[in-house]
Amino acid sequence: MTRMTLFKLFAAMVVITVVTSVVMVQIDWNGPQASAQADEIDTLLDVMIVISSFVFAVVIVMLGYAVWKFRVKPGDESDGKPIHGNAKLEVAWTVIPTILVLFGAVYSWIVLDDIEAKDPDRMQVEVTAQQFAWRFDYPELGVTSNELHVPVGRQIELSLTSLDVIHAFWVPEWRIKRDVVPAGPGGDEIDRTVVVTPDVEGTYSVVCTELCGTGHSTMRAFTVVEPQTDFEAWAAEQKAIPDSDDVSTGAAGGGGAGAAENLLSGRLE
Ligand SMILES: [Cu+2]
Repeated sequence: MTRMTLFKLFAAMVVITVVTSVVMVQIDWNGPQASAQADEIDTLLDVMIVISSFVFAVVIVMLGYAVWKFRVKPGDESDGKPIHGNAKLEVAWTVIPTILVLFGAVYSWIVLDDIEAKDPDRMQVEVTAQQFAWRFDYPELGVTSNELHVPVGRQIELSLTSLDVIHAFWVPEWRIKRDVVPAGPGGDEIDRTVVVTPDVEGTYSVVCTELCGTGHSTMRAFTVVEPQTDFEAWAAEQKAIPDSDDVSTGAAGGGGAGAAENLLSGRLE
């Protein structure tokens, strides 16, 4: 392969990387952002898209070149040449992916460290999941609810527990997703907390993202991000946290699809 061919192949890789990246990064993959953590996560995704586009370009260009360059000529019935090893090529295809993967690992580590940094002023919320509903307890305020109300701009620390099977907590606009695992043998070794700082007022959905049974698709709750004064007024109206943890989420008040599903599954049992 001449230097000129190598240069042309490299140029083709750069062009495909740029075109693919520009198209893919335009797409709003994750939807609107509504937390202080969201932007960093979306930027990380964009960087990963660019790296993936480069890998895609290298594969496509080399594949295309091989198909064109080494195609069989008319009338050629012979076998291919027996070739063995190419040190330069092998070093290249080991070193380049290693650098890319290490870069991805270090960058992701930095982002994770940053979005998981705990604010001393954070508010505690205990989240209890069960088939097929959510309950939110505020130990500092002594109240409970089936809706997750939070003051805008303040970090909240969610402690997640399940009363039955594995669920998962997700608010798409916050970009935060964490498994909700039942307590029990080994269960206590799992990190059950996640922090998030909602920074855009509005009503969003808490979605269960772990297939947890027949009512999984209805396992949703509202989350309301509101000014501090509205949050305090709301908290004053809520019920006290029940004594026992096995109080049904559906029976604790509220409503919505989760509670309805709960009644339905109770009737079928
Ligand atoms: Cu679930």
